[in-house]
Amino acid sequence: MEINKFQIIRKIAKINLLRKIAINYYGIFAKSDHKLNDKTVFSELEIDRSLQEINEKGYSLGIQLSSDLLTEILDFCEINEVCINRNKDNKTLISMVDETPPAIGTVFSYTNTYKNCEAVRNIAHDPKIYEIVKNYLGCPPKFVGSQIWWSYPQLNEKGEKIKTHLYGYHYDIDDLKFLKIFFYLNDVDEDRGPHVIIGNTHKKKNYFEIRNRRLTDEVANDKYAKQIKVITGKAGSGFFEDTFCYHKGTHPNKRRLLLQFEFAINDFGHQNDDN
Ligand SMILES: O=C(O)CCC(=O)C(=O)O
Repeated sequence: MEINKFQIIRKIAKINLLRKIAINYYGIFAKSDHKLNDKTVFSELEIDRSLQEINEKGYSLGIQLSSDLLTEILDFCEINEVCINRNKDNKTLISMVDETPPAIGTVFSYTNTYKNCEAVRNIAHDPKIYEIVKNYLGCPPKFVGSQIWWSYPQLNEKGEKIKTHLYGYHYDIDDLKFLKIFFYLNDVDEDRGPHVIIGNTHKKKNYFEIRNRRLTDEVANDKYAKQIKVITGKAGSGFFEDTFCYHKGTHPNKRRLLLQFEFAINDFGHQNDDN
């Protein structure tokens, strides 16, 4: 039942007028039982500026984790195993200091980040984040999940980077409208797989964009050069993004650790890491 609704919504989302109508329709009935903390953990975060930027460009930089929250999340990662390739029966511990990649696998993600890490829960229930998301989506948002994962270079036997969809430009269709919040958990420079956004591709899709949910770097550079924003930042720095924008994680030379939250109008149960 939910799967059918999801498939229909994925089709509607690419057709601008239908998407607008459906957002308004679902917005009228949207309910959220998401509880909020009394105090924000983002004292510096400016709600109006963030909202204006997300509306205009599809993203907003400048949200920052406190060092206490960052430490708490890194402590969680230090003692918990990751799933290898999202297989909950195949887990391994990843060292926070030794950068050697696990012997097998390409995707390394933690489970139960929301359930088992209080710092993650505090961010998910932050009143300032909620206010921004609610205003952006235009209705009471549902919290649909948090995820933490490592990105490693994908190499062939000769030690050369291979071509992989993992690190290619694409846009998400997780719902009619949704918003993600990302935080780097280690310092991310050009070498560590910075996230890249093609700004201002979040509002509507033209015929080319409807046909091409994925783009090569060449096409992206050719068509959208002026809109490309590479986001580097220190551990703890974060950004809001409507990932209906084209975006990608750059293929890293060295590993990167990322935390992500997602809010949406509907929750199809696909974005959480519950075990
Ligand atoms: O790893 C990244 O920076 C990209 C993540 C991504 O594609 C997504 O969350 O939709």
